[in-house]
Amino acid sequence: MSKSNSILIAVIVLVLGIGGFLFYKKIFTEDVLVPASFEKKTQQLVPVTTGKTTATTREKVYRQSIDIDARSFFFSPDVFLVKKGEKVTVRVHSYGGHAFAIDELNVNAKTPDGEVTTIEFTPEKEGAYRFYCPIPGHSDAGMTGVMIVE
Ligand SMILES: [Cu+2]
Repeated sequence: MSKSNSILIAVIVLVLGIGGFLFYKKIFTEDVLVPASFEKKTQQLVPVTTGKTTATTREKVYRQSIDIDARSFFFSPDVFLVKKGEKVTVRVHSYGGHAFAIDELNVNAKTPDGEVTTIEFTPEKEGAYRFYCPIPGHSDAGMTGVMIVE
């Protein structure tokens, strides 16, 4: 085999390898494990440096008790921060028939139209928890949010 053929084969293998890696990365990280909307909402809580205010000087607001509107088809607010090991009380004000679920915490409550539904739970582990409306089609339409536990 000539030297130029070896180089050509090496280039082809390299291109296929990179292409395969990018394909794998797109399939398994972007589309399946981390939906873009989830990532975007999580990023809203990452402190941004603006002028002299930095992450270390900005005060964090923990919302152990929070009112959330459930509307067609979004939650407002859709990002909030709580403390690990402390009780969280979510009062969902529902405009339309919805529900509120957090799979990791076995939370799944119907939130009937026009009512305020109080949901209590205590997250014991730090992390980002996705909350959503489990009624078919609603989370795909935008009824999702993120609770950050620290
Ligand atoms: Cu809903």
